Amino acid sequence: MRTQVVIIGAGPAGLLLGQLLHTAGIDNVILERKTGDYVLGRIRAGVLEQTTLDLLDIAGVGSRARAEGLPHEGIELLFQGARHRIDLHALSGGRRVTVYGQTEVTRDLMEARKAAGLATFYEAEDVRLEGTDGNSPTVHFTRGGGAQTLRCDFVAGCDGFHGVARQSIPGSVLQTYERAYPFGWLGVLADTPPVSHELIYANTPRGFALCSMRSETRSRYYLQVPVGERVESWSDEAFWTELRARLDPEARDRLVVGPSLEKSIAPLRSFVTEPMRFGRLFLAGDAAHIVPPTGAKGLNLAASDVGFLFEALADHYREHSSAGIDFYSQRCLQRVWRAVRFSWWFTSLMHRFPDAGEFGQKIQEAELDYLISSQAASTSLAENYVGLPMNTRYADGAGAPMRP
Ligand code: RFL
Ligand code: PHB
Repeated sequence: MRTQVVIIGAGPAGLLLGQLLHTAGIDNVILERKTGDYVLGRIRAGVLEQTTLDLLDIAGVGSRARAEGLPHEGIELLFQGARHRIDLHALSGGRRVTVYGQTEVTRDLMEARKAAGLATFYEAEDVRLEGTDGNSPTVHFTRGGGAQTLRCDFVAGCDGFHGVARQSIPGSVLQTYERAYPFGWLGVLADTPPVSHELIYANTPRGFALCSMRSETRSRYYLQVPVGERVESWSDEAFWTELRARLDPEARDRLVVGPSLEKSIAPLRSFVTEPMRFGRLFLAGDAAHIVPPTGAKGLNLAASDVGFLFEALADHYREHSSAGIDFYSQRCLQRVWRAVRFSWWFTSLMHRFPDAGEFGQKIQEAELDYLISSQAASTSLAENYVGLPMNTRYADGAGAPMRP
């Protein structure tokens, strides 16, 4: 079998790329290791930047996110027992974010792919790439016990942090940069009304907490827990008790608790691979980089990589131009490193580090106090949180010149 682009991974990056390519008439096949239901069962991101919504629109799947997503124009920072609002909208020249779950983004993309009759092979095992440094890559895999081969022009590695694409690139070509944090996030999803209509990011001597949501009746909460903590050690009751202890008195009183629909622990790390292209293989999303979730950037970075890759491949097929392909890695990495810096900074500011002591807590509180009282500092937070510009003609205004 032959196609133009083989996409490895049916997470949000792979599905979005497939849909964008389809709008430009570029054939693609997706190979996914898990079942569709498994992919939909992973509860992850919740905050979409405007550029991500724009890309969903271009892919023809943005209407439900626009209709049902919750527009947010501010966030609250809680420290020393009190909450302070950061007016994202006013400080970023009128931009906002949209709270709409990754699960819903994935569902919308899956349905559009199915409706368009595009090929997706779920439960594809032992994916192996060959010849990505030449002109005609091949992708081998097994499915239902039978071996299959796909020939293609390009391979997009959208297979997440543990995928096969990055591992197929010779180690001598890749440079990786990594920081593991000494804590994780314990997350709970519950059918209870959110404690506040905006997200609350809390710095406390007991550790970080985040109050988020999926809708007006479904809340998503996170607690900082030590690295290596087991989810089985946390009953629902223990979770709610600890969350209450990290909130301000008003939020504590308003908090409505209920049975958890999902409970899991995610480790926190920063990780970047350079370059993001090897011949005709491109890495996009978590396959190339990981950020701690504090800045809400992971899914948004996956979307912007895909925006750059779509532009590069569309230019290749329509205009026989290789500029987008040649500059893909460089253009992605500039935006990636900015988001890695922001996510690292916000994580460092909001979490309790094991060796920080009372001095570390005081320094964090002084920085937070500065952040809420300085227009310059809160503007910097706001413009990073709503998302830095993408510099592509597809996502940031039609017709703008391509800037490598
Ligand atoms: P994914 O979602 O991991 O999808 C990769 C897919 O590839 C498949 N795969 C393979 N398929 C075939 N062959 C192989 N050998 C394969 N190996 C893997 C996998 O099964 C999977 O289906 O990567 P993608 O598409 O790059 O998307 C990235 C996002 O999922 C991730 O960055 C975000 O979820 C991060 N994140 C957040 N991002 C935001 O922008 N805003 C947020 O508010 C936000 N909150 C979060 C988050 C991540 C979290 N966790 C659990 C790490 C909150 C949390 C708690
Ligand atoms: C979420 O709702 O899952 C969420 C929101 C904001 C973050 C991280 C996760 O920074």
